[in-house]
Order: sequence, then C-alpha cells, then structure tokens
Amino acid sequence: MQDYDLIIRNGTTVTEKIKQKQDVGIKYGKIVTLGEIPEKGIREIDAAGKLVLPGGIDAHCHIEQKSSSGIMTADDFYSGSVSAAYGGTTTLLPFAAQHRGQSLREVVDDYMACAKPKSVIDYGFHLIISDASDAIIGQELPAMIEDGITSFKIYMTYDDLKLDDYEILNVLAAARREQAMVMIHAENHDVIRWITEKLLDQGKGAPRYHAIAHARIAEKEATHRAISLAELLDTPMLIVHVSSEAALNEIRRAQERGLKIYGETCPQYLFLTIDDLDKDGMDGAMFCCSPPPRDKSSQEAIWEGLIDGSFTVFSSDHAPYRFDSSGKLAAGPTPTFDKIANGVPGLEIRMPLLFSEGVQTGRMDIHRFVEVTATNAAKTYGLYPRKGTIAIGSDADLAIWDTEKQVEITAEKIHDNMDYTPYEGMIANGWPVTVINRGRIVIEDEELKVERGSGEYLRRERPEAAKPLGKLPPEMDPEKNFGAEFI
Ligand code: DUC
Ligand code: ZN
Ligand code: ZN
Repeated sequence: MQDYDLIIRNGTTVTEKIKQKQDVGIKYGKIVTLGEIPEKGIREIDAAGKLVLPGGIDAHCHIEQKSSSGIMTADDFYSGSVSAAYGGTTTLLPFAAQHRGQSLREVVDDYMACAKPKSVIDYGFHLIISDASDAIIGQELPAMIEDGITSFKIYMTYDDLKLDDYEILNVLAAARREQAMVMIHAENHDVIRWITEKLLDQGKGAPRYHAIAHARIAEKEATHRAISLAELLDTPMLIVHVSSEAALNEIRRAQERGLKIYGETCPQYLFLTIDDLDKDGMDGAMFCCSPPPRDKSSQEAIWEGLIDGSFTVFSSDHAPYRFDSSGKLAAGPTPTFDKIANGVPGLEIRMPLLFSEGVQTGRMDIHRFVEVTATNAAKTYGLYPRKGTIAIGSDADLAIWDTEKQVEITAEKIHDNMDYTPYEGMIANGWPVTVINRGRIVIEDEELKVERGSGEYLRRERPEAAKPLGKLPPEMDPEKNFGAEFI
C-alpha cells in the first residue's frame, strides 16, 4: 500500500516516445507510480482533458549575468525563475560567466550566492570560459567539471570573450579528456568587425544594420570552422543559437558523417525576422540579438530543422536588457547598432509559442516537442533520467497543459522584469496551467505557490552525449604520428 504526497489523475502523459492516459503518483518529490492508482493522495489534481508533459529545461539563458561590456541583465534568479515557471519550465541552466582574470571557482561561488536564495525552480550552471590560459584549462576547468558543472560555452566573437582557433583547440582537448559538453557561439569576428566599420563609415548605425553586420556567411563560416576543429580532436560540440539555413546545413553535414555535433535554436529564429529590427526610431533595438533574426525563408528552414531532428535542443537564449538606460540604451538614447546590448527575453514564451505554432497547428509532433524542450537537454547536459522525462524514479517535474487556454502575450502579463516583449500581441493557443517541480506545486491558478530560494542546485553528470567517438582522423593518430597519447 503506497501513500502519496500528490496524485495527478486522469491526465494524458506524454514523453519523447509514449502518450498515455494514466495517473501519476508522487512521493518525496519523485514519480513513484504510473498507471491507475486506487489509493488517495494527500493532495490530488484532476488533469482530465489536459496533457501532462515533462517540465521544460531551458538550457540556454542569461540570468543575473553581467555582459562583457558590463551591462547587467534585467532578471535576477527570482524574476527569471518565476517567469520560466509560468511558462512550464522547471529547470534552468544559465551561465556562470568568467570575465578575463577571474578564477572559475570565484565565478561559480559568486553565482551560487546569487541563485541559492532566489531561484524558485531547480537550476544548474554552465560556465562561460573567456580566459583559456593553461592554469584555467589545465587545472581549474577539470576541477569544476569534477564538481558537476559538466558543460561550458566559448565564443568565436566579442572582443572580451573570443578565443582564437589555437585556444579553442586547447579547450576542446580538455573537454575531450574530461567528457564535458562544449557549447560554442559561432560567428566570424573579423567579418562582423569589417562590415560594422564600413556601415558606420557610411553613417548606417540604425538597429537594422546589426543584422547586416552579423552576416549569414559569418555564421556559416564560423560554424564550419568550429565543426572542423571539433572533428580534428574528436570532441563532441553543440552549436548554440543557430539562425540560418547555411549554418544548419553545416550541422546536418557533420551529423550525416557520423560526428557528434549538436545544434540549438531559439524562439527568435522562428518568430522574428530582420523586419522587426527595422522598426521606427530606436524600437528595432528591442530585437537586436546575435546572431540576429533573418528573413522568412530562414525562419522556414529553422522550423524544418527543429521538426526533422537536425536540432537537438530548443532554448530561449533569454538575455533580458530593458529598453532604457539600464539595458538597450545604456550607451545613450540613440546608440549605433554596435553599442546596443545583444539579446532578447524569452524564458516564459519559449514553450507556449512553440506548442501553439508547432504542435497545435499539426506541424510538430508532440513527442518531438517534449524532446526538444526537455528530454534532449537533460541528455545533452547530464541530467537524464533524473530530469526531462516522466518515469518511475525521475524527479516529479511536470507541466499540466490546458490545450484550450488562449493567452495573448503582452509585456504586462509576462512575469520577467522586462519592460517589453518582442512577441507583443501574439496569441498562444495552449498554456501550462499547473507547474510542478520535485513534487512541489510551483504555479497553480495563475499564482506562484513556492518560496524564494526553494529551487535546488543540480550537480550534473558527465553527459553521455559528450563522450568522444574514440576515432580520431588518420593524421591525428597518436600511435602513428605522435608516438604517444597527446590529447
Ligand atoms: N550570445 C548569446 O548567447 N546570448 C545573447 C547574445 C549573444 O551573443
Ligand atoms: Zn552566444
Ligand atoms: Zn545566450
């Protein structure tokens, strides 16, 4: 005879593979029974007519993070986690960002001090590595990975973040040894710098020129180069925030050749275009992010990649800078595009907009939706099967979706700390009405039900997805050409 803290009755559960009408029994924060449950629970929820999906994992978001040019995101761990929860997300993986000269331990300790008292849902950290010195890569990084921070992001652009190819190789070799997942921002820095200079010389500084400077070819070239470096050292890699068909095709080609190359895309590449950057006055600044939204045909290509399995994860890349002097307009009321903080918010709308425009329109299979919003992130970042699925023994992280509920997206309704949303006026058909994290009801009846700081830190496993193939290209054969193991 089981006793239950919570039973969700009569709902239809959906995982990456199975859709089934069944009850979910929860005890001590875990799923303990799936099927018909005769006993009573201390608390019961009737989910008749609703879908019960795994809580979302947002594997790319910037929360309480200072940009490399010193601008603070508008959301801290409280407002960020609350907003994510309202949109059906139960796990966050934001970035503990190293600025050059900082030790990784210090960065992580400081970030933990931000997150612990505030987050209302569970969270882990990726690192951002901007200093690829021997001490960082050789000693500090392995120690952090050993401690459960088993993924990190590196950049090929931005003056204060970018690594050159030599440094990237050093980082990849370390990731391979440690079985950590490398995430990479792939844009060619010098192409962007060159076009930017020419545009500014011609007096073309309006927000729309941001999208011209961040040319598709800069993204394609860097994606190709990043994949080549990863192939050289047989190191798995995930290309973040892919915006264009050309970059997507580089990823597809690598996957077809059997490489462990993964791709991520985000709402801004499905729902926004370059026309949004061309709004009156400075309004286009609200849509400036990198890479930028492209044209309609790119949108279509990105949708295809998400549906056909080319992309592994769908993340928000929430990078919230308010439309005022604390954020987008920090460099003055009419900055040129190169001085506008890069990023758009998206924590809360990530899943509802994809559900509405993908699943409800019949374009995207519901299992694929679950995969890209939750399961694959858990697998890619060492959280599976604790997170990202509905299975006995997994954390009870669930979102109960009312497929009939229509929500008009407005900045006023969204629970982040932003003064705008790029998706103002869009209608989401379907919304997660009850959100549960480790068995705790976080959102119910449009209200937050948990305390600040009640989310838990997640120490992560080394991801299976980050395991090298074990097959180096012939010229890198250590036996033949080097005489010893060298990476
Ligand atoms: N890269 C990100 O990952 N997020 C926001 C801006 C950027 O360049
Ligand atoms: Zn980036
Ligand atoms: Zn980002």
